[in-house]
Amino acid sequence: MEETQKKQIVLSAVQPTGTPTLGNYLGAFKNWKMMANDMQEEYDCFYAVADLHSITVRLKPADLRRQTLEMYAFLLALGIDPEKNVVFIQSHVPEHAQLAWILNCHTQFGEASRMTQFKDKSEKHPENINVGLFSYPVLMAADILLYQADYVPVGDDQKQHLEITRDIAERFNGIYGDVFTVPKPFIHKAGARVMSLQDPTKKMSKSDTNVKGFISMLDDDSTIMKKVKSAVTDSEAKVYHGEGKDGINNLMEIYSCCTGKSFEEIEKEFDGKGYGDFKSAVGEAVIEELRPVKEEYLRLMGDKGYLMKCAAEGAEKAEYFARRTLRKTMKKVGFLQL
Ligand code: ATP
Ligand code: LTN
Repeated sequence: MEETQKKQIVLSAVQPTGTPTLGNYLGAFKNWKMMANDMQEEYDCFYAVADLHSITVRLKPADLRRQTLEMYAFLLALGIDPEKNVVFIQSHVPEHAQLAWILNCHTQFGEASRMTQFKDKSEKHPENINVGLFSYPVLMAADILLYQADYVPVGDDQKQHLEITRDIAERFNGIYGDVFTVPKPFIHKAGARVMSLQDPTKKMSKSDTNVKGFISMLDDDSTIMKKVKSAVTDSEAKVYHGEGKDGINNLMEIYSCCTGKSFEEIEKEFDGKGYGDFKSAVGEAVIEELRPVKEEYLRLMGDKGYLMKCAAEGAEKAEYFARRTLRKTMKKVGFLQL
C-alpha cells in the first residue's frame, strides 16, 4: 500500500465472539468487501479482528484463540485481498491499548455512561460489569483514530459509538491542535439492522441464546431454510413492507440485500402468494449469498499456516501507521520523547 496515495481511509472491526451471522454479513462485511474490492481506487482499507474488545465478556482462553483465527479467516473468505488491504488482529498492535489510555483521560464519565451498548451488556451480564465494558467505546475510538480513518463501515447499532469517537477526536483536536481525522460512519441503509428471526424487534446477534433467532454464516443449507421457514411473521399472509409487520419487513430486507430487488419488485413478485413461497425464496437467496464465503472459509481453515502468515504481515503494516499516530499524539500531550 502506497503511503503517499490520497485515498480515503476506511477502518472497521469485528469481535471474535462467535461465528458471524447474516446480520454481521449484511450490515458490515458486505460493505467492507465492496469498499476493499469494487472501490479499491478510492479507499485504503484496514479491517481488524477486535480481540481486545471481546474479553469484556468472559471467554475461555482456548475459545478466544480459536475464534480469533476463525474470524480472521472469515475476513479473507469475503474476498478481501490481504495484499492490497490491511487485515490484522487488534492485540498484535499494542498501540491500540496505548492510545486507548490517553483517550480514556479525555473522555467524560458522563458521556461514556450514556452508551446504550454498555447498558444492554450490563443487563445481560450483571455478574461481570467490568471497567473494560464501560470504556469499550474508548478503545473503539482508539482503533479508528490510530489510522486517521475517514469512514467506518458498521451496522446501525454502532452509530452511537461513532458519535462518541467523533466527540473525543474533536475535543482532542481542540486542545492540542489537529491530531486526528474526525471519522464518519458509513451505514448502508439496506441491511444496517437485520433483526432476530424469532423476535423481529431485537437485532440479530451471534450471542443470542436462541439459535433459531440468527443465521450463522456456517449453517448448512437445510438449517438456513428451516430457520427462515420458522421465522416469526404475522397472520395477514400478504407480502408488503409496512407498520406492524416487523417479521415480514425483516425478511424483505434480507431478500432485497441478497437479490438486489427493491421492495416494490418483491411485493409484485409475491402478489397473491403466501408466506410459504416467500420464505422459500428468502431461504434460497440466503443460501446462495453465503455459499461462496462458506466454501472459501472452509478452504482457508485448512491452511492455518497461510492465515498466520497473513496475520503477521497485516500486523506489521498496521503497526507502521499506528505507531506514527501514537508518536504524534504522545508528543502533543507532552510526554517526554527519548
Ligand atoms: P455480539 O452479538 O457478540 O454482541 P455483534 O455481532 O453485535 O456481537 P460485532 O461482531 O462486533 O458485534 O459486530 C460487527 C459488525 O456487524 C458491526 O459493524 C455491527 O454493527 C454489525 N452488526 C452486528 N449485528 C448486526 C445486525 N443484526 N444487523 C446489521 N449489522 C449488524
Ligand atoms: N464495537 C464494534 C466492533 C469494533 C469496531 C471497532 C467497529 C471494535 N472496534 C472499530 C468499527 C471500528 C461492534 O461492532 N460491536
